Amino acid sequence: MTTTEPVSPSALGSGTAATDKFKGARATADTSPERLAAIARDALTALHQVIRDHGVTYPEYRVFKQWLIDVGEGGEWPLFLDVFIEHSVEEVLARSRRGTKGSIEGPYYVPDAPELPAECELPMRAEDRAQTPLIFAGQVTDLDGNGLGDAKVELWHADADGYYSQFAPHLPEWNLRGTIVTDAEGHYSIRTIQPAPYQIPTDGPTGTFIEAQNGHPWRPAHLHLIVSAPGRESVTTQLYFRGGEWIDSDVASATKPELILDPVTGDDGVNRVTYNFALDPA
Ligand code: MBD
Ligand code: FE
Repeated sequence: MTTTEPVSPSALGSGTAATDKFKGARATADTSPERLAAIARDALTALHQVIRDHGVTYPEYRVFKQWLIDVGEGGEWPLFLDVFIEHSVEEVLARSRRGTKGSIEGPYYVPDAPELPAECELPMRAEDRAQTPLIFAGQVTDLDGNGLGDAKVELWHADADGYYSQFAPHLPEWNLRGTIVTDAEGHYSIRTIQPAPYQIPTDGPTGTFIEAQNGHPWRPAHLHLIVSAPGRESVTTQLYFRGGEWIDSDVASATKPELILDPVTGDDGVNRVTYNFALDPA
C-alpha cells in the first residue's frame, strides 16, 4: 500500500522555485556609481534611525540577523520583497505613466508562456474546469483609444486553491498561463476561471514577520497581466474583483480602484467582463 503525500506547496518549495527562477534571469541596471552610493547610504541611514528610535537591543539585533539568514535559506526573498517593497517601486514608475494603471509583478511571473490566439482558453485541468468560468475580453489601445495591432497580453493567475503553476509541484507546467496574441485591432477574448484569494505561506520567515505585525497573510483574488505592443511601453498590472475578500487590506498593498473588475454572471453561469488597456508611447 502506498500513502499519498499532501500536495500543498510548502513555503520552502514555492520560495525555492521563485528564487531559482529569479537567479536564472540575472538582474542588471544602468545605475551610475554616484546614484548607487547615494541610495545605499540613505538606506543604511534610515535603518540606523529606526534602531535609535526604538532603542533596539543586542538580543533583538541578533534575532534580526537570524531572521534575515532564514529568509535567504528559505528562498523567501522574492516573496518578501514583492509583498512588502515592490509596491513602492511601482509607485515611482507610475509617476511617469498616463495609460492603464500598473501594479506589482509579484514572484510568480514566468516569461515565454505559449502563445494563444486572440480568442482562446487558458490551459487548464479538468478540476479547474469545474470552477466558475470567466471570459475576459477587451482591446489594447494607445492613449487616444486607437487599437494596437501585434499587441500581446501575458496572463497568469492562481487556481481555485490559490496555487500557481511552476511554483507548486502538482500542476502542469503552463496551467493558467498564456501569451495571448491580439487581433489586428488589439482585441482579445480569453476564457479562464475565477481565481481564488492567495494566502502567503505562513510556515516560513515571511509568515513569521506577518504574524509579528498582527497582519493577515492574504491577497485578494487577482489576475496578473503584462500587456505590450510594438512602440509602446508595456504595462505590468493586476486585476481584482469587486466585492472580493481582502480587496481593502491586500497584504502586498497592490490594489487600485481603477483595477477592479465587475463581471456579470450570465444565464449560462459564465462570468463575463470587459477591460481595455491603454499603453503609453515608448
Ligand atoms: C502572489 O500571488 C502575488 O501576486 C504576490 C505579489 C505575492 C505573493 C503571491
Ligand atoms: Fe499573484
